[in-house]
Amino acid sequence: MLELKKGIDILAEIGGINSPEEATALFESKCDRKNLEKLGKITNEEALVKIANAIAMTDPDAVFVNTGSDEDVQKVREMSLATGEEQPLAMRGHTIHFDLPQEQARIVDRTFYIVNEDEDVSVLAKKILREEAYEYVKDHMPGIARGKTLMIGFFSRGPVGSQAALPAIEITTSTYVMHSANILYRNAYDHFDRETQRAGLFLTNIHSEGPNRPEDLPNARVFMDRSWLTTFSMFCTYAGNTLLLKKGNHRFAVDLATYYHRGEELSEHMYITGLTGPGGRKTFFAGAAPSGCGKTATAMAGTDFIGDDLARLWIAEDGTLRGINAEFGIFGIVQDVSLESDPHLMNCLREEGAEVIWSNVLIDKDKVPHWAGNGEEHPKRGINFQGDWQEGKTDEDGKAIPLSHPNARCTLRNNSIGNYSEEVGENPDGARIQVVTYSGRDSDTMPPVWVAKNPDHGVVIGASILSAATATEVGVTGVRRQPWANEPFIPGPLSDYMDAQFKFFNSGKLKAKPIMAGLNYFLTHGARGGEGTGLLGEKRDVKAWLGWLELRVHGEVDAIETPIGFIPKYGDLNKLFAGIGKEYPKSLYDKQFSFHIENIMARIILQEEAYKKERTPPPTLFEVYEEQKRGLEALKAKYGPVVTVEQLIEGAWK
Ligand code: SPV
Ligand code: MN
Repeated sequence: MLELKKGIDILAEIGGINSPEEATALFESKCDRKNLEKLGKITNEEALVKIANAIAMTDPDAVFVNTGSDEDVQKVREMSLATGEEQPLAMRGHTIHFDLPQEQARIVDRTFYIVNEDEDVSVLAKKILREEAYEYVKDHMPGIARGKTLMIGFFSRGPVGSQAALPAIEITTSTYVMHSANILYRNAYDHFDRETQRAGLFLTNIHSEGPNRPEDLPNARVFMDRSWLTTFSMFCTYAGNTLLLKKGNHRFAVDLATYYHRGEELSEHMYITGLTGPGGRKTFFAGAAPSGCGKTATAMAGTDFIGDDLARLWIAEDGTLRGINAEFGIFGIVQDVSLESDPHLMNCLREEGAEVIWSNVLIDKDKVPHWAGNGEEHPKRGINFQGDWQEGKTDEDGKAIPLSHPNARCTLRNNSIGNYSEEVGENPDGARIQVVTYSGRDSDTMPPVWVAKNPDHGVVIGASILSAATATEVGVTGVRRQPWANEPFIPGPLSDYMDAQFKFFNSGKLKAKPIMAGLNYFLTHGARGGEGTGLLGEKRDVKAWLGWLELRVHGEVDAIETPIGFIPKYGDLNKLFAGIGKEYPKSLYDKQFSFHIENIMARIILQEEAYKKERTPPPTLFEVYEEQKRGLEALKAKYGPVVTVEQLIEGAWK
């Protein structure tokens, strides 16, 4: 169980400000008239004390309150060019930010949950005791803002007023972080007091990059204080480590859903997108995928894009499933974004009109950004995340340095994106979600799409995600379990989170149950009798898989029942592929949908073994695995290790 406000409040302890009066006195000594006035409009005393403590602790030269006004937003842009955290590019509204070469992704080895003596965290997460964290912050954060301006912004994670939106404060010395927040989140300065009352809480984030030198990186830390809903981040710049409105607060949101709204709310690492079906109907999807596994691409494949990273889901009074995007923009991986695969995104990146912060791509002499896999001709030299770069440049180990880092990103607002649905995306009632998807990076086992036969099986699809390591985390390799693709962001024991999933999707209040599906884009030729690691599918196929799910949820396509769920019939897919202008040979379908029983069994056993190590995992999980294994074993006994779709249709396993 998680208890809020338990143990010492590290920030208050170090800042030493305990009352609104002391806070006001500090503001008067540290803020100019204009910023003092801006703070004067905030009446939430707890928030004012937090802000005062952040100022007292970090001791900046100046304070800047970002109200989200055009003037303030413009000021942050200008400050970021002045500090050099960003540089202007040739295209109007575009800038480049570089993170240090050693900090191109989330620093999972230096990321910790602050816990009290007796608290459990996920076995997959790192924790630090409150006392130790206190010592660390006290040693490293006091005075960290000297010589700098400390910026304070008030944001909403979700459309203001939505029942699932969470107000949050971002306090940082980094102009890049505040600029990113201005793009990725809705400024809620004008509504902050009302929103904190509605939500009954707010989240606080305090960051400083310090001197931003490689030698400080070993001391970099990301701490999440679960009890005080406060994050501390120091000596780093990569947004995943510093803009803690994003993943830091997502972790708190997971806690809040799991421990305070179990069975009513979920906080997921999910895209939300809509697809236009027959007759112009709109069907909304929410789907999880681990970082770097095609989540943005899936979201962009929709006709009504809502979000690409963080969803808050809840059951509405009318029994429907609702979802909002916690964010208002994307911090998307640019590698392999090309005109052919991502026309909407490319339009923002290559045509004038959008405000874009690029990070860690190559900048040529004309101040134009370039990145790997964009299908364009690449310059032979330029400046990238390693400094001066020319083709063939290698690092100390003799390895070629790529043109752009595989985790290089673009930051832009949703309303710059052609298929963004402002109408649904900004609706506090959220999108009505009818399809939930789970995907990983699986080269040899699961078919491209399958639908769970009931909510329990659906929850188990989420529990069973696997992925190969991606470039989104520093120093991580190998194939990993990725429960719900949310594993890096689940603070508490997985059993608690899983219990919350079962309760939510089985809830009697959830009258309009979504269909729950697995997706896998990463089957290779090598795993299906061919050669090499080339993929059987391509990005645009996503439209066919989503299209089939759209028809399925409306009961307009039949499906083949298997022990793991329902898979599509060839004829239906063939029509959908024709709709996207692509041949879809039966031979490809057979490769994608025949069952390689031993792989599927091994995948289940791997999960069972791992989940048995958790304390008190819900028994339903093992019951579903048992049921699936029985069916798979029956299939294998009858047909051998590879079972064709025709054999699956016979239904002999039942
Ligand atoms: C991810 O890695 O899942 C991201 C980017 O969305 S980060 O902000 O690093 O989490
Ligand atoms: Mn993410």
